[in-house]
Amino acid sequence: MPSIPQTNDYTMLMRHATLVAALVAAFGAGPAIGQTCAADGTPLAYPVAKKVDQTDDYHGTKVADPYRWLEDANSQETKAWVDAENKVTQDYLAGIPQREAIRQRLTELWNYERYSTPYKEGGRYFYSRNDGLQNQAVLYTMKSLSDTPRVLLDPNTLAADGTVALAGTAVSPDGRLLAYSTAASGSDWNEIRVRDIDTGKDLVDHVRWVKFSSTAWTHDGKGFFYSRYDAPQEATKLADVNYFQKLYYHRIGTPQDADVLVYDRPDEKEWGFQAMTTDDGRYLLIQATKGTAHKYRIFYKDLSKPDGKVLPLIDNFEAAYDFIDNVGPVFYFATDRNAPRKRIVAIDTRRPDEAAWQTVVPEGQQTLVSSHMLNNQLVNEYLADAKSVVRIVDLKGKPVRDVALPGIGSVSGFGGKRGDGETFFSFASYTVPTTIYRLDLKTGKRSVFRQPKVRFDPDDYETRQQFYTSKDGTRVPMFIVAKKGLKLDGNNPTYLYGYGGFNISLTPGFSPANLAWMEMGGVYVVANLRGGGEYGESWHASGTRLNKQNVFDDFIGAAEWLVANKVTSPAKLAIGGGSNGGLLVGAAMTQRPDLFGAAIPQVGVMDMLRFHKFTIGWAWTSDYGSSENADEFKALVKYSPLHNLKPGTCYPATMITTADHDDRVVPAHSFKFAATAQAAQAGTNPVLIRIDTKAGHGAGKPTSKQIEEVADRWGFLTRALKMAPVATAATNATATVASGGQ
Ligand code: X99
Repeated sequence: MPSIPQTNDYTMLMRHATLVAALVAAFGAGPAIGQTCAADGTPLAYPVAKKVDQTDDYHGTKVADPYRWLEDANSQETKAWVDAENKVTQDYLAGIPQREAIRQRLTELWNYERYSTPYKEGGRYFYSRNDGLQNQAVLYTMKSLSDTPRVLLDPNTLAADGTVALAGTAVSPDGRLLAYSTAASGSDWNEIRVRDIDTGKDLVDHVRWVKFSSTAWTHDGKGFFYSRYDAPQEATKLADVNYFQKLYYHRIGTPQDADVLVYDRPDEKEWGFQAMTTDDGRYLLIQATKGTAHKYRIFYKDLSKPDGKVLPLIDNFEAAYDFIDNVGPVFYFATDRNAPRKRIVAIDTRRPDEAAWQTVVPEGQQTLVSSHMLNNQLVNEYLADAKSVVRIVDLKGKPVRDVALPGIGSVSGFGGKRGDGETFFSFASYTVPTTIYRLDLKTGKRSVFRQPKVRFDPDDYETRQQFYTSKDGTRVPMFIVAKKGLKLDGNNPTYLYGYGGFNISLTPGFSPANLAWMEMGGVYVVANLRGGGEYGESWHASGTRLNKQNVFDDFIGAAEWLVANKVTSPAKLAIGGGSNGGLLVGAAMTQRPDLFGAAIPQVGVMDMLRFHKFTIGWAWTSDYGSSENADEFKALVKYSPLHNLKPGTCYPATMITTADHDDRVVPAHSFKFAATAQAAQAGTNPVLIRIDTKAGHGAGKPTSKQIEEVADRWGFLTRALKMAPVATAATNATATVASGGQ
């Protein structure tokens, strides 16, 4: 369609009519859909983005990439474009009257004390706590549960603006040293340092160019294993592709130059290595990965033998093997080998052939998520329709007891050692703030360890799980959360969220951001799309590669259910998602622009033809396939958000978000998508891009930045969905204080 100058309302309406006709032709007539194309006001004036003559040939198909220059984040032209876009966005958001009240209410809701699950090492407990609005949680230690906690590491002291985050910690088995990794400005690059736990002072150790690494101490406390890449070029370290990860051993007190190379594969650029040491100190386990697929090789080395070699235990990339623990030479794994919902096997390293494996816990109806060996038993966490179930069995698989949970929701934790008689876990749901419990494994008794108090009344809200039928007949669940007494008049502002990939399950969780949305009268919906891990590996696989369209169909199916059942209507429906979920939002809005009033693709993968060329992008080909394969190219180009924006289309009000240090999904994806969408947009719905600075893909984002971002998001939606102003902070000043279950 030629791009027509935007003149008057009539032109807009006509163009929309043509669009609907075209969509019906392309996708078939769906249920009755509403008009979402704003034709009031004047379109925003976006920064000029030049178009270059860049065309690539994919298996005989020519594909233009006119904004290729935006891939160079360091160029003056890109920086000028970013600044100009941020100005348009900030000016727009500053004109939204509710934004400030939302920001204030978010600040109140966020201001509650919260904890991580404690773990024990070398006779001490360690856990983190955020007093409410601290940018980063503080790490504490104590000698007993009744001891006064002592600050061990406060990341807020590492950067005044909170942009240095703790990315990982590992305590030496003797409880003397803490190896901790930090990440600056949201980047995936980590640095490891070592702190003396008694004195609180850092040692000389400094390990760099660490990424996607574990930290695994040897039992003697003399050093640790970690994974690194070769040092990158400074200017391009946030964009250059990461290959050839290597596993090293760092000895305390020595410079990184002296670190010993433990395992690498110069013949396999895609192999990555994660080290684990067994609790008995005897073995080093190496989990070898090839990208993000949950298909691992397992190597091990007997550390008690001075010349112990790295030996293969699982010598193919055919299934997942999550190491649980060992009893001497017998290793326990949770695996999806011949069991898509996973089972637990014992593999005797002296007889490693598959025929000799013992199935300890067979595959069941529910999906096994994790398993922990504690109290000489197995504590197994399952998902039943995306909700947690915990069962304890003995080491032969005989049932001991189920762990009664405080409600319907999600658990995590259960750390500890094989002989431990206690463990800790967290429980949360959409309306129960993350509460930490201690579980006595001898008696099965659970007690509250730490319970947050959030200024809202959980009884005001209800959650329901709704199953719906997707395009091909698949039954898909979604959670619908809202204030009690929701009127099914098709008029509720609704935020539909999804992810749909990489075997990741979306389970109920607490978030002050979503609570604020519901206080504003919003409905919060999470769809458990294919591609996720909710129902095991087959559920995941059915949303990957040539089947990726199933994920988008599931998301669109959720939206259609919400409209057909009068929860909302297209003009009141927003979609959101981050990362692979940003791709989801980009695909949904390009396939069904008529179905949504607003779209918020966050840190998304938007260029499906070139994602593999940046940082760790190649690792996602297990879910996406690659444009370098002819069949996969055909599938990718059909849904790639960047390649499916059609000039002259009326897209929903859109706010694209990304950040300057996102080296997981480089901001170029969002830049090119934004420039293309702004040029394609018909009507006056805004297409904004919000580019955060000193921020990355999301992990470790300081609280202050999270609050700003959410205020912008909900503020944007008040206008996009034409929400009536509602009092927030004032109304709730006297609200009851909510806390977790008993
Ligand atoms: C990743 O890209 C994970 C990257 N990554 C590893 C790690 O490859 O974080 C790795 C190896 C060992 C330890 C830690 C890591 N992920 C994680 C995908 C989704 C995920 C991601 O971030 F699989 F869950 N994506 C961004 C996929 C598309 C958009």
